[in-house]
Amino acid sequence: MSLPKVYVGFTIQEAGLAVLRGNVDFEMWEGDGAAPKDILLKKLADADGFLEGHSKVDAELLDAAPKLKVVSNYGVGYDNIDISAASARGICVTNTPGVLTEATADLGFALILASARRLMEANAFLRSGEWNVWSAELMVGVDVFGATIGIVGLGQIGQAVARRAKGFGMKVLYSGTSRKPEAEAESGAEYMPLDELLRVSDFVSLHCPLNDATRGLIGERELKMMKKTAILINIARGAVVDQEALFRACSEKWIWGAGLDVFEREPVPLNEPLLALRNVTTLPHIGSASRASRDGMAACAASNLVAALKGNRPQNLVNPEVWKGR
Ligand code: 8YV
Repeated sequence: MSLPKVYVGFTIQEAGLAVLRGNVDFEMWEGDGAAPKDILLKKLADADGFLEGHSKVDAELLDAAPKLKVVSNYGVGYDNIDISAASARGICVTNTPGVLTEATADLGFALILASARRLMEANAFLRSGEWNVWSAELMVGVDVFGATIGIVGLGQIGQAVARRAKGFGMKVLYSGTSRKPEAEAESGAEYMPLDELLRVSDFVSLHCPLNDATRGLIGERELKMMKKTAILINIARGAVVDQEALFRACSEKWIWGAGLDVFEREPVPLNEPLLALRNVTTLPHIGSASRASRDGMAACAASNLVAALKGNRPQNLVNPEVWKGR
């Protein structure tokens, strides 16, 4: 019997390839980044499975893939995929939660510390030869220890950030679509409606998925509610924040600064005004970029894909409606 055909839309780690070998007949994009749309349209024409990261998976692409049974997303966030279009065609969609939680929370905390203590700015200052004299006000930043952090979205990554915050003696608040009594008990986080959380937090850290309810969640109104001394951290998705409003907030000092791992457009264009601000720390979407995490994501994405193609319910199915009755 022939093996199911799979297209891997970007170059994944060996940990994922090892899972695919012998289970599926796969071809992988080995160029830079993700395979371009014209290639995907061709490659998916006879594919049973698609393993992708960052590719736009919409109705047009799915229509070009009449045999497709599963789209396996390399990543926990799946805002790049039109879930209802996939479900309408009976296609399973899977993601990779868990394996990246701690690495992403580490990066979130790195951004908190880097933004508060001006690490990028201080590093550039030293290397450019400006460190000629000591001064008591040199690179004075914001205190992290004992501050209040407001976590927007107490999912797995939000909870992992809360645990780290506790170690820094921080008061932990959270907001979200619903209260999470178990997570509250475990992390010691206190629930607060978003507006209130914005008013009292020293750090506002975003961990919600991007969807219709969260697109532009943090705009001018919300940024103006924050303390003038507060820092906004975004390791979720760029479009959760109105980037133009954030530029005004940081340049006109409505808030103290921001730490961003994600942007509305990625890779972020170099003429993005936020990149010119010294009080904005910026990273190229590397939240989950640790060895164990990326190997784990590859293995998890491949396992989800193989399970679905073997007729087994994948562990991380995000559209369970397609599995009803199976
Ligand atoms: C990945 C992420 O870099 O998991 C996510 O949602 O944002 C990151 O871990 C990205 O999704 C890779 O496709």
